Amino acid sequence: MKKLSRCVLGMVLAGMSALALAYHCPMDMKQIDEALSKNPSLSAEQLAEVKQLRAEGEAQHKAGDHASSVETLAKAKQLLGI
Ligand SMILES: [Cu+2]
Repeated sequence: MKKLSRCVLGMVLAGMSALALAYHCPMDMKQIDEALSKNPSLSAEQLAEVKQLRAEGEAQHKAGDHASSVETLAKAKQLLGI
């Protein structure tokens, strides 16, 4: 029983990591949009940077460059503290 559940868990994790990258960007963008809609306490400069990174990440995602997109969006999330 224990063995089986570990096997199922392994399969779930393997499936998730394969899908994670392609789904990661829209998830990150959503989180960034949500954070932005809550009036984050950032300077105008930081806010502009977040928006720029958000746009850049979306462009990279649309171009199929999900790895770069996740990286770019991570920087925006870091600025937002999420
Ligand atoms: Cu993507």
